[in-house]
Amino acid sequence: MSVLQNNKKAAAGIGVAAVAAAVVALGAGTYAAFTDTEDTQATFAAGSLDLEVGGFGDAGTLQFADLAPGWSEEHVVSIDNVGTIDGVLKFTVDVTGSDNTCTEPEETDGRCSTNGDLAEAITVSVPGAGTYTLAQLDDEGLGGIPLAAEGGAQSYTLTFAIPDTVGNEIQSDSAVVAIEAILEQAGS
Ligand SMILES: [Ca+2]
Ligand SMILES: [Ca+2]
Repeated sequence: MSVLQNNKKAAAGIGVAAVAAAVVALGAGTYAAFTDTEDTQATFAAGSLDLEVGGFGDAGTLQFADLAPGWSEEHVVSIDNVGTIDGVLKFTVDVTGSDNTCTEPEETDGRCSTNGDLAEAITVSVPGAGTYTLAQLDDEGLGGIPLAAEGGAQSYTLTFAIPDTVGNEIQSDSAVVAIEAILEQAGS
């Protein structure tokens, strides 16, 4: 065998080795064992906070007329958080009083003020919260009443009264009370 022939064999041998390496490299991806894949997902949805207040009639207004010392009246209101998140209820109260006409007995007593005297005379008792005059609640309101979600309607019996210690100063006077019920997310 000539030197030239030996070189040709050596060259061919290198080529075979290179092809074999390439086959091993291509086959590496086909040797996996059992596998399994499960797809999952996460969804995010905000809950709701939805207050319903009942007991104020179709017009949303309670009206009391011809009141006098010694008067009292109970009124049931219902409060319901029909949402899905627990809330805390508070009320803001804005009272507007008027003396209207100045009757002779009021004039005699010197009680004909612009805003009248009825807001100081009428008391409202709220179960669990106490008894206040309308004037005390004005601009202060009540708060901190827990109201769980989907707990059903809660009934509260409010008692309005004018003590018989009140006198002529309230004659013909009036008071309009604007109440706003606010439900806030608990713990916020
Ligand atoms: Ca008056
Ligand atoms: Ca008055």
